[in-house]
Amino acid sequence: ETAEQHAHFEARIARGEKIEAGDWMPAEYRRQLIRMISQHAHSEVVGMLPEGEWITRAPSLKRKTILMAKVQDEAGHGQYLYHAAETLGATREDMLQALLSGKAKYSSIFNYPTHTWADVGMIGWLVDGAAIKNQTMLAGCSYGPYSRAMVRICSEETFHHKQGKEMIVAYAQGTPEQRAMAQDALNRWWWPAMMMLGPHDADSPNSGVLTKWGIKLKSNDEVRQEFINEHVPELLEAGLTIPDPDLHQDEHGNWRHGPIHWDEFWAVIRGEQGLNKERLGARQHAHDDGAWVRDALQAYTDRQRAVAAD
Ligand code: BYC
Repeated sequence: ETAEQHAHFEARIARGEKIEAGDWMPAEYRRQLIRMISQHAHSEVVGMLPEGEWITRAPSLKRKTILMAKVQDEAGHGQYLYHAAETLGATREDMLQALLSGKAKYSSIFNYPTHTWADVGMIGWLVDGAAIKNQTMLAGCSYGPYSRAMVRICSEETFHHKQGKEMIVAYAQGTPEQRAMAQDALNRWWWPAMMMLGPHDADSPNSGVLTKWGIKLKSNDEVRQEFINEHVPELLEAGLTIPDPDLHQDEHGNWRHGPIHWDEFWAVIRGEQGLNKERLGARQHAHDDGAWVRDALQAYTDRQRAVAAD
């Protein structure tokens, strides 16, 4: 890497140009993007599990159809993102191996269990709501393939968010049992959704370089503030109680939250708390189950090559 290459790259970033696959980039820019995009892809795929468990237990045909479409969308998001990481030279095998061996991270939020049907609605409203805030920001990021994947993903996430909100608003206005189920889901998902957007800015080691190179256009705390400002009034309007006694609006109209339990966040990420073993076990099982598809693809490729060589 020469000083001239670096200067040219920094100038492109400063001009707001998109960096494309095959363009020269610093090794650290490439490494950071592969880290983030592959973690993001793993989150989409592992994220199919908590809601997927409820497909056979959906309360109506309409809800079942919506949930099937949503879970299928998450698989598609995983595909776009693995492809985006591949444009940087990462291989699918290496990325999957890193996930299955526990080396790669995926979002902390998916290590929480789904206890009732209302959890499906609450994931749509809060988790997809938080994801949209983060991903709308990433749609403006400096790496072209990642930013374009985000545009498509965000429009699909918007549907996920709306179906979750519609479901929870309906239950919050329903029978006492339905109201209690919606409140219980909010009690369990509120704090994990807050944590999902990452540690406070002062404890976010990657933010400096990501911001410098236009990958992150907003900090973790800024995105979290946007998420709270949008969701608090709507949850309150639905008649629900947010499980944070310190929550209040400041003089600028921003909703301020109480302390976040970061010990829980790190324990969940390390797999010491929550369903990390179960989630990776389910992924390993799916991977083993799909071995015949990979073998068949390989056999087909080998045969095509042999035919071409003749
Ligand atoms: N969970 O320096 P920081 C979805 C790690 S799925 C686990 O702030 P950064 C959906 C972080 O990786 C959408 N780990 O990191 C799917 C770093 O560790 P390493 C998921 C976390 O990258 C199905 C360390 O903590 N969205 O919507 O600057 C159904 C220090 O953090 C988490 C994405 O993946 C976490 N929550 O910022 C429904 C978005 N937070 O790697 C819905 C893409 C932090 O140095 N990712 N860590 O060992 C990002 O935007 C950024 O990576 C983050 C973190 C904002 C998450």
